[in-house]
Amino acid sequence: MKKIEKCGNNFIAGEWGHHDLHSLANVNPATGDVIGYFPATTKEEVNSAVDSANEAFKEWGDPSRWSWVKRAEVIDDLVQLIKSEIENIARLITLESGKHINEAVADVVEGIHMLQYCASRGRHPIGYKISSEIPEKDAETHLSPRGVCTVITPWNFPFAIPTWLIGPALVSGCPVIFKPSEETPFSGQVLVELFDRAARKHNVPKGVLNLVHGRGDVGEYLVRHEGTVGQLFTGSYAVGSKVKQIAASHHEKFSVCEMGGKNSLIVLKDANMELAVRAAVFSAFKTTHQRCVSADLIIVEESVEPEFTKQFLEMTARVKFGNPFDPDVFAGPLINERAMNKHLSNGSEILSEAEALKLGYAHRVGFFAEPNVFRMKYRPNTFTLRQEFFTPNVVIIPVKDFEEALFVANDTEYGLSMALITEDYRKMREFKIRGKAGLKYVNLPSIGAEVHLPFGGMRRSGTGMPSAAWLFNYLSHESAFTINYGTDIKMAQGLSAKI
Ligand code: UN1
Repeated sequence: MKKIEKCGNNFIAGEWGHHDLHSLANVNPATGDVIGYFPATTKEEVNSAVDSANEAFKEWGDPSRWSWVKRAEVIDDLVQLIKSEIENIARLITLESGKHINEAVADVVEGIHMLQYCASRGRHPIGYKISSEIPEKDAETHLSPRGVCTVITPWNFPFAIPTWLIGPALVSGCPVIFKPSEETPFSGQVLVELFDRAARKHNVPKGVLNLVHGRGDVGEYLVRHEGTVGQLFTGSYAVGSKVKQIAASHHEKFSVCEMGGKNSLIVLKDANMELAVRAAVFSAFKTTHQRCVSADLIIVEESVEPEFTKQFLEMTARVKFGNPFDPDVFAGPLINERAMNKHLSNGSEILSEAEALKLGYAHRVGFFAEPNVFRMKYRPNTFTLRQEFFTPNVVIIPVKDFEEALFVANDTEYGLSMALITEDYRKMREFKIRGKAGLKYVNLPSIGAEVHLPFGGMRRSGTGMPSAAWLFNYLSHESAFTINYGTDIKMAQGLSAKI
């Protein structure tokens, strides 16, 4: 009998539940072992979480009771608690997501960075003073928190992404109902457990942060709930577009969604070849290609494509996929059977359009996948160019020049991440201006964003409202506040004030 690592519980209105019923199993993708069980939250429990968040909002969102500085101080304490638990949290992340231990540590560190940023925002200016046409008038903007937010997060960054959404919401004064992915419930729960410890010290109202476990039905019920306003979501396009539709049909709801990507790395003929190959391997295979910023396409100027491809295949052959706790391993398994099936079916679809340079999936064991590498000339509207892969399939596309490379990279309905490898500073600028993506990198992989930058995609990749640090821009209603200190009424635009 394997050791049960953790017991999953909801956290509603400041109380931890004790769930023995409605239990879902949390499975380690590297071994198939059950790590523990967690509840499938009922509608009644979700209702209680929403009610408690709205009750908490009356206090937490009231600037006379909780200033930005005070709210941020709770987050600062949370950061200290997380720092003392990095190894334990990382271990749990690796156990439940299969992510390599080095990446799991980076996931926690990214969460720390995000929460440090959020804590610092408490002492930033809030709003603007704005000059008026009428000298006796003062104008300013005033920020009010928008209200209760749902936070629905994916399994590939089970600790960092929740902090991207929960941190800004809480510091802005918006209570949260958090539903972590059913694949990684415990990493999310640990964040809430540590928040609970920090919150008790500061007498934070109960219900400011609620945790409800479960599958997509729980998330959908939350998003549709009349008691939730902000829908903060990171995950697939299929789910995110549904969240957007639900929010759009309601007078008050808004959604900030981060969705998929169809990302490219471009290698030009003047590129530093060693850097290009390493950047490509990182972009294609880190996290077993399970980042929304992983590169599906490597677009290479044809004069250097044979040399690039040779070196890329050599380096790919050296990259080890295996036990995520082994320090010599580069990346762990895929998350589950569905991902493995997608890997296989995407691989065979691509194979019908492209030439196979390496077919790794023949060597699969459990959810461990070796990468597939293909080569294809650009052809519009192909599966290869349209479908987001999300498993280690990668396609090299030779092109005649930079213009064609940029055209191919932009020829997608997504727009999350893009990278260019070149020494040509003019092309760097062209890429910055004309690349259609929310994250653009030069002489770097397409992965590895820092949280104090905007993280968000164009087109199908997002709502155009980036998350991480930039989420602060969407969580407050910014109202105009104007005072007349004169004794007469004088109107702007030369409007007569005569009656
Ligand atoms: C994701 O791919 O889902 O930019 C998030 C990166 C990480 C975040 C990725 N900081 O690679």
